[in-house]
Amino acid sequence: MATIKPTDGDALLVVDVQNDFLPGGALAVPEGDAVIAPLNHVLDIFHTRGLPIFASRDWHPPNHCSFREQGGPWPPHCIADSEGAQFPKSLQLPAFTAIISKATTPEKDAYSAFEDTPLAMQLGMYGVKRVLVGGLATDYCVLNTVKDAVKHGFSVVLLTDCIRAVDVHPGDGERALREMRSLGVVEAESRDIQ
Ligand code: VGL
Ligand code: ZN
Repeated sequence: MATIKPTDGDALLVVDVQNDFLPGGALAVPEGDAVIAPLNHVLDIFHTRGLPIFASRDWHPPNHCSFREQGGPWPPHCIADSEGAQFPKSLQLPAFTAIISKATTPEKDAYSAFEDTPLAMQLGMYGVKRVLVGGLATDYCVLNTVKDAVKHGFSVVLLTDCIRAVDVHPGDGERALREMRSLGVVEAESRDIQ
């Protein structure tokens, strides 16, 4: 993989790196914490260059429809303002990070950071053409966010060491990767970002 040097027109999008998706969390993604160190490297580059950084977060009400008590598939997770919904302290998000809260109403789930959020508009305001994407989980919010980014006309660089899958069904993460590849997404490792 060739080196990528982020510059004007690039944005970093960190998807749902929240305590509940890390080991010990309510909906732990296996090895979810492994994305933090490589993301910090890319965060440092964007921060140093003054390039836009976005962090999405799952931000559910306590009676959210995706929770089992309401007939949904998931244990309660990322309840707005709870400790589980916070970004881990070890994730070095600069103060000016634009935070995108999603799936905030009881009756609707949203796996994409573009769904019912101002993300596309804000990227447009910054003149963003290409987004570098990492976070959790590969087979849910990363996949759906990347698909929507492509639909909105953005080029996408997927940071392959900055993502991990839930793999509810074994192979879900691999299938998600293949689907993203089929959309023309470029893959890079964090160390390729310089
Ligand atoms: C997610 C399952 C439920 C995600 C969010 O961020 O990938 N997965 N809610
Ligand atoms: Zn959720």
